[in-house]
Amino acid sequence: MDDKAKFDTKTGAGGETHQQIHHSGPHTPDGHLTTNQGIRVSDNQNSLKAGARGPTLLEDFVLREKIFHFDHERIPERIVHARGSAAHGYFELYESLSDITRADLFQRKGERTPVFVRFSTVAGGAGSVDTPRDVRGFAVKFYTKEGNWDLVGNNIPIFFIQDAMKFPDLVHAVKMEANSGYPQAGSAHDTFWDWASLMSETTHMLMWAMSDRTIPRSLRTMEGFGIHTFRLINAEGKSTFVKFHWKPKLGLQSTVWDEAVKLQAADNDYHRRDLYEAIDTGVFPEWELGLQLFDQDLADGLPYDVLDPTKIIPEELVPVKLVGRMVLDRNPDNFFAETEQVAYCPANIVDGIDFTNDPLLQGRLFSYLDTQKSRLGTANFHQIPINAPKCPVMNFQRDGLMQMNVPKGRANYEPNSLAAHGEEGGPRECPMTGFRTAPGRDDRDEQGDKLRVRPELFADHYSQARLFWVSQTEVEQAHIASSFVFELSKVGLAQVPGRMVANLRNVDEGLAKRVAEGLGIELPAKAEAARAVVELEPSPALSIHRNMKDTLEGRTVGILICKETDAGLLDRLKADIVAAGAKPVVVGVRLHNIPLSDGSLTDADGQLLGTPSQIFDAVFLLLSEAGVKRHMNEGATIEWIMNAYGHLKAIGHTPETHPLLEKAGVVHDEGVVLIDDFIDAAKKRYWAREPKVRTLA
Ligand code: HDE
Repeated sequence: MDDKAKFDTKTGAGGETHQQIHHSGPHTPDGHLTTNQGIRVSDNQNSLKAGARGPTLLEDFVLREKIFHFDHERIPERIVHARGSAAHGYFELYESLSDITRADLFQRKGERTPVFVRFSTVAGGAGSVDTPRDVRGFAVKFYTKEGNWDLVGNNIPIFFIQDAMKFPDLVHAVKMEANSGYPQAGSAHDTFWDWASLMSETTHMLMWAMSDRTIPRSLRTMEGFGIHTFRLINAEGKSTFVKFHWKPKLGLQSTVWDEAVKLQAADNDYHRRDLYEAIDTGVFPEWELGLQLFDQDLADGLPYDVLDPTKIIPEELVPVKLVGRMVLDRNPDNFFAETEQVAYCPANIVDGIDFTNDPLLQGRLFSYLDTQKSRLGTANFHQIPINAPKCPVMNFQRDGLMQMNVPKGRANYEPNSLAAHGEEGGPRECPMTGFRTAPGRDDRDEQGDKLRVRPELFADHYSQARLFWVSQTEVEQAHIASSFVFELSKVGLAQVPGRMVANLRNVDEGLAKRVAEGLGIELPAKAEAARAVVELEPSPALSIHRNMKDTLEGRTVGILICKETDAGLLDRLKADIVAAGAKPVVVGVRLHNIPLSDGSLTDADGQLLGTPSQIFDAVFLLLSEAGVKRHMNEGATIEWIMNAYGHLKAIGHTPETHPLLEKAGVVHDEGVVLIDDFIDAAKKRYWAREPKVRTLA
């Protein structure tokens, strides 16, 4: 045997000893590592070989099992919404809603129902970035005492299409192109805009998608919506239409596009990390559940159809009644077991809640269970702990791949008379307390012959797109126009941009002109609208800027320090930031042992190159005079300041930092302040600065 062959890892020579290895995963009570058959493993470092340098033996069941399991660790990712992050929490009811619904979770004031919430992007794969321009999924599973209710929504209150028939076309068009496999997680490409510009029913959703709604600052600062009109049914059987809303406690907050792009470079997991860390540090994200309640009379009087998922009902017309709050207070223990395996389904509803004939919703009722059977590989995926109801489940369904339960007896059919003979007869249906479908009709009496048509009012594709446009602030309008220019500038098909602008002329002539000018194309003839555009009252609730909160709560502030930074000021700044409910993050050129003005040593939380300013809500330059001199030639510092300024964030600074600010092109405004004014200034973004830093369409 040569020297190498004699090397034995168990002795620890040249490496970690066997005892030092940390094991994760399920533990035996005595901490021993075992195979899946429970056999104790004596060596987790070396495969079994015929001699130290000989071939590996097929007999090695420990190795075979380990590799076999590893080979099968992946399951198909979701066909849409593949990239997601989730958390556990609870829903707490403010007041009993028994007058409008008999759903058990809405009966008792103060009662808490456990929830599991998964947020997602739509177009990208499971490993794609968190901050592309994209719609966000907002799916809530309520584990009620009477079964699971899934409210599978998005962060935008409408959708691209009106009929489930078009969903595969939408998804094929927006996902990476079929031949090249790119772009990942983005709509700025030929096939999406080719399709969208031919489908004028998408126009309203495109307005939202091109707005800052699709580049949220955090999952914690976005709204959620059930989109479709649903129904609530009370004990007397009375039906009330409902639209579901989630309102974030932190208010709405988005990024600017340049920031979103730079976030992709800074941190692929920006939103996932933000959610996880917030919960981990006890800053529990919270939303209020809001209901828009209305009856058939109101629905009949509207100039749009409440079954059309491309339409909202303005909050100013039907106010949002806040009925409870949802708090996310626990991170998943295991990403795969929980976040990946959770299966939401709009068809999971509880007695007291019901569907409407919205043709998009009706299609969804089929799709989710179907896709989940293929994704999770078995008809028994409802038994996976994250999907299992927290109330008893009893029926005569049996067998199937991966049956985890062991039903007793032979009662696997109904009716049966086994109980009369002393055997277990199984559960019985419950006509009075079981799920009862509401008998009402909600389709304006157009039910009848089998037809492949859409209701008349669905043909209005532009009125609400215009409503959205006129409800935005000037800055928001500029962002929308610029997004259209950006996205269409990525389209190579010559016929597409003009066709899109022709549609936009039905929304707003000014918008269409700005987009055409931004692209450098002739203003095309207006597209023909199937129904005349109705002028609707603007709805301030649709604007992000009008619904932001001046707050530092739940935010993060970056503090750039250097050798000789004033120790007292650093302490004060950190304390002030914490007192305002935010998290201070200290950034330095080096990470450890930074000497401060008083001779003490401190550590930074992040190193300058890996901690760019786009990850913060506001920044402070806490540099000494000598530090400023050193940083004058540090590109990363100049960029740090330029980006904070360009992303319209507050910049706090010491008086010594003027030369640096000047070099970074910072023009003093009310967002560029000294320490005394910093906390107040940091609660806002500075939109008025934007024309100084970029050209908007
Ligand atoms: Fe989905 N959608 N969807 N969708 N959807 C899926 O189900 C589908 C739609 C939404 O975090 C899939 O388990 C059809 C609207 C969310 O796990 C799939 C139609 C809204 C999630 C599916 C729609 C959504 C999904 C893919 C049109 C907002 C992620 C994997 C008829 C109200 C849930 C899966 C999670 C996921 C089908 C339209 C929201 C393929 C056919 C409208 C948040 O079944």
